[in-house]
Amino acid sequence: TATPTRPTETFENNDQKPLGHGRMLRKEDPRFIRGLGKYVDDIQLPGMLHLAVLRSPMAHARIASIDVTAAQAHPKVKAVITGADLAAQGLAWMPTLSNDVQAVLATDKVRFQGQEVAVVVAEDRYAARDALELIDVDYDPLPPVVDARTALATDAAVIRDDLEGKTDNHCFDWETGDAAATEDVMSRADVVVKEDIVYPRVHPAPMETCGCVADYDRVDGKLTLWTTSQAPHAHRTVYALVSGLPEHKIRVIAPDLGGGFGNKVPIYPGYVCAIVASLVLGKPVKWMEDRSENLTSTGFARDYIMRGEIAATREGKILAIRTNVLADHGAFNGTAAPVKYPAGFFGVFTGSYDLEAAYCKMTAVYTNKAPGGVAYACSFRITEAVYLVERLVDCLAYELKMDPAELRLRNFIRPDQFPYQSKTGWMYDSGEYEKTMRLSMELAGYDELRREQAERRARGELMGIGVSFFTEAVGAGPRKDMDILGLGMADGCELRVHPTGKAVVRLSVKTQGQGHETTFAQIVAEEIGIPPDDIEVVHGDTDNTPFGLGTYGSRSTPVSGAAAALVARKVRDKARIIASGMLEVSVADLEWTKGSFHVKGDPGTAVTIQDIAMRAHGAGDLPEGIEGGLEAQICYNPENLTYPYGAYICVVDVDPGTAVVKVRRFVAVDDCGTRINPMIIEGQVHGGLTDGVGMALMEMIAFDEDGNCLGGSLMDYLIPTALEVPDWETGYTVTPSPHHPIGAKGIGESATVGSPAAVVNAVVDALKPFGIRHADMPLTPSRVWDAMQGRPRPP
Ligand code: MCN
Ligand code: CUN
Repeated sequence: TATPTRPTETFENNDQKPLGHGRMLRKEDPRFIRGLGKYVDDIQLPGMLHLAVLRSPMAHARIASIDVTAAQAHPKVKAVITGADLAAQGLAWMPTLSNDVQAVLATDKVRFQGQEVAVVVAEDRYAARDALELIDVDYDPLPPVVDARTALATDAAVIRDDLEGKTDNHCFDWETGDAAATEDVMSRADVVVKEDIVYPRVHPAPMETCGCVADYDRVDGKLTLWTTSQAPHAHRTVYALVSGLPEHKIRVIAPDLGGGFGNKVPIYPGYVCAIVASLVLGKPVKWMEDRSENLTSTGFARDYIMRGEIAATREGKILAIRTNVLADHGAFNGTAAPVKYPAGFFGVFTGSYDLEAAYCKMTAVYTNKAPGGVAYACSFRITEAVYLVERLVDCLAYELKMDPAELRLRNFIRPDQFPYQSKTGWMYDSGEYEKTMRLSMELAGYDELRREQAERRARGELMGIGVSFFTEAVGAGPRKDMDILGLGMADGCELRVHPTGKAVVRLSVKTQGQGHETTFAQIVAEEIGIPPDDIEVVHGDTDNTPFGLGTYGSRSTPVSGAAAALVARKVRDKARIIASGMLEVSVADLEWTKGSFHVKGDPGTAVTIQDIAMRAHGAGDLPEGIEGGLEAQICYNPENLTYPYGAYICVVDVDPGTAVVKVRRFVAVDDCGTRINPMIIEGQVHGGLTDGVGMALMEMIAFDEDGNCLGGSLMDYLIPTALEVPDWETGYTVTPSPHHPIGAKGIGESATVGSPAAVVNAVVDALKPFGIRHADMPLTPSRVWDAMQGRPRPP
């Protein structure tokens, strides 16, 4: 196999007109902007039935009885399935992606509001919904555990009494770093600043909710599942293991997805029930959530209660960070993280700084809330880690009376320290942090902003400037360290060049809106010289793509992007041998100029990749030992993660009369190494920044003391619109990843990860005249107002 070489160029400026076509428009957009995308709910099959889910109105209750007779009598109902029915087949429980189990349909108890209790399969969607009302469930209420802080109290009701010998709500403990070394540094430091920082529960809320169409064909014994999945291959394997159906008799197709944001990584009970219904009834069965079902029952994000401590010298040299985290995992641990990383990659909470010591201790608990945990462009919990460290650094700046940008500049890992081994064991691959930081300050006009702020403060106006600098670790594996349910985190890629020189590239990852059909064609184009428009990208269909773990954790470019480049190089290596035969020179005498091989010193004697493709498939001799055809397949196992980073500066104005926060400006400078498509990168960044403003100012999935979800509709769960966000100002630097074949790092989550801290830092900065050092998200007008009145923070 080809070995990665250190790239020297970027896609956008390596030539006057790079073959990769830098900013090319997205190939998928003609169908999307004309409403011609094909989503799961567009699938219509002859005789298709519809499934609806009966959900628990209570957060915690024992099921005394379920009476389905009236529902079964409904003229359009074909089947009603309860947990007892599934239990009879051994299917009432399923594994989660974190080696926990989750109820498919409740048998004994309900453990969160919105939990799946029974399903109805009917001739149409309306009848299925109507019949839900006819099911009579008798619940005996139990005391709910809503606040994670009380979950381990001795008198707390035990939620997971299904687990043998379980007598409390403890989920797991986890630690990283060196406790003793950190204590030692902390005890000697001039300054230690401590802060309680909550990252509330939020929800990714993709535009398209989750759903599927399950179609079991009794004739050939094959199950086809069209489904909202970010990881079709991993899902297929789990279905095979759970159902006992042979894996080759399961085809998982993820058609166009209306956003995923991690919400489409877990396997939900609705999918399993649709499969069971199709197996039993021999008919296609569709299940499609509504918005409230999506918000109340599917993979949430965050819900970390963090106590952070940061130690430094009086001059502002950061020495150590320590944190204690209480993680709320809901009723089942449905987090999708590599098995060895129960807290995801939270271990990168040391941020972009060169520290002497760091330590984290985490306790995760069960509560009566929906399961999930890793979603919403989280980079496997790096959002929480970045928010923690970037808030702590600002708290330190506050105590030291230092400028927060200056404090960061003094503490960055220096370029000569890369590859840099962090105090919690991460190997940062490359970075030039100061350069990126200074560029963001220049674009923002940082010094001028501070001057303006001083003038406004003197007039009683509340202007804030927030800085955040983040580093992510994206691109899981390597497979030796990382697996999900035993499946190693690597990805396959297959490339076939057809006789006429057109090509098809098949991916194991699955776009949810990120534009893979464009960018993967660009990667292959750059390597093999076939224009991107002549390269078809096939993905999201297990029957037609090689195995791999899918799209999340911004891993597509770091893992599959590398696979695409290497498979193209493998094909190019074969093309070179064929070209040597065609030109009757030795392989060593050939030179590659994008799209053709020519004889060294004689550019006129050349064959194009299209000529070679025809020869590979055509009549005539091929060089000794070379088979016909022009195709290859590889499986790429990354040697390390990639470490993209960025510097963000946010400017806000807080209305002193109403406490409404207005984001006036936002400057984002990102470094994702080699940039494949700058337009798509900007799109990813714009989307992520909007997410960040949403989380910082308005989004929260809250619960009342009975465990009722208060964020069950978009009337209550506020997501930002164009009105709440400014015109984004973006910039970039390029620091290629040294181990990635084209030097690219991920970008899909960077802005979501980095921006909440910038917004909160800006608001807190605006409130400085009130002596405020920290305030918790979401910074709604009422929370900001309370902070201004000196009222205590909400729990
Ligand atoms: N890209 C590039 N140059 C780079 C890096 C990336 O041009 N150096 C391009 C890629 O080719 C790809 C896009 O940017 O088209 C994102 O690539 P990458 O960072 O590899 O992330 P993934 O493709 O793996 O996408 C996953 C990431 C995650 S985890 C979430 S969550 C999220 C996000 O993407 N969900 C999204 N962005 C989203 N964007 C949309 N529209 N919809 C979602 O659901
Ligand atoms: Cu964590 S959300 Mo994305 O990794 O699918």
